[in-house]
Amino acid sequence: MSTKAVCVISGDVKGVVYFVQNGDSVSVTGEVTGLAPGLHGFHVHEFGDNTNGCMSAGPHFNLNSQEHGGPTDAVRHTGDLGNVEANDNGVAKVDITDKQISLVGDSSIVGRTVVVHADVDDLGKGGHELSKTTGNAGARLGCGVIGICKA
Ligand SMILES: [Cu+2]
Ligand SMILES: [Zn+2]
Repeated sequence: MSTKAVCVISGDVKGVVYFVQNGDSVSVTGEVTGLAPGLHGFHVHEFGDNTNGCMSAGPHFNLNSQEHGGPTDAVRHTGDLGNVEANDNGVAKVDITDKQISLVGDSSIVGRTVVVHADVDDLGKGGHELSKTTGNAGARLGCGVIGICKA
C-alpha cells in the first residue's frame, strides 16, 4: 500500500505538493509559487492526462456524482480541496487535511491531476452558472500528475 504521493505542478505557476495517508485522512502539504496574491482554486481533477496541458485533466474528480462544493461540505466533488492563499510574494503554502480523497481504493487520487486556478473557488456558493461545477475558479494556471513516491 502506498502511503505517500507527490505532485510536481508546472505551467504558469510552479510547485510541489506531498500527500500522506494517515488512517482515513490525507494530509496535503507543500508550496505553489508564481501566483497573484489571494485565493486560488485547488482541486484534484479526474484524469492524469496532461497531453493538452491542464485542460486534458478533465473535470473535478467526482466519485459520487455530486455537485461542486467546499472541502468541509457534505455535498462536494471528491477532488474539491477548496482554495490555497498566496501571500504578497505570490507564494501559497499548502496545508490541507482531507477525508474524501485517499491514496488507496476507489477514492484514490494517484494517477489523477492537481490543478491550481487563476481565480478564487466560490465553493459552490457564488451564484454563477459555473459555481456548481467548477466553483467558477477560472483558468488552469498550473497542474501536475499525482504519483507514488518513496515512503
Ligand atoms: Cu480545478
Ligand atoms: Zn468540484
